[in-house]
Amino acid sequence: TLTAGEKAQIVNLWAKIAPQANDLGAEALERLFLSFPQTKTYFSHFDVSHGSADLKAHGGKVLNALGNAASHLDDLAGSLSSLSDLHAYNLRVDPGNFDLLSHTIQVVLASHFPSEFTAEAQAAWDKFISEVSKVLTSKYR
Ligand code: ZNH
Repeated sequence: TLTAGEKAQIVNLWAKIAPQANDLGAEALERLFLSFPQTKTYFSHFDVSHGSADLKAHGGKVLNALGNAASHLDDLAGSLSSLSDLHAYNLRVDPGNFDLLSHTIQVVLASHFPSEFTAEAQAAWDKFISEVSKVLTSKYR
């Protein structure tokens, strides 16, 4: 579980991310697909070229889901329940991919928010995305 200090790190940085969620999310996906090409297999129906509308729309959905989670830090399991069903029963994304996406999101945050993304903020965000990922992969069997 997240400490009060970690929760503050998440809520504070989310406020900076929110206005640029589509662009930052698109960059996280672009980095995911370039560094870990096997992750593209889930997105064969997407235009994954730099700056594409698909990348922006999906990147925005992913980051806004994190933003929504950031406002329900005391009930991540409940607030992410339907997204958890989707990933476990419909999408069947290999759970190992969640760590890869977490990594590329953190690279994006580090490069866009160099002064805000301190070591402490990174540790909090790493833990937060890991908790979200745990919920999204909790219904696999
Ligand atoms: Zn996911 C979808 C979120 C991870 C793959 N996703 C999705 C969505 C969201 C999300 C919000 C939308 C839904 C609806 O529409 O309803 N994810 C998310 C998050 C995360 C994730 C938050 C973490 C953190 N995913 C992931 C991974 C992968 C994925 C790792 C792989 C690689 N997803 C996916 C897919 C989809 C999704 C494939 C579908 C897309 C379309 O549109 O088609």
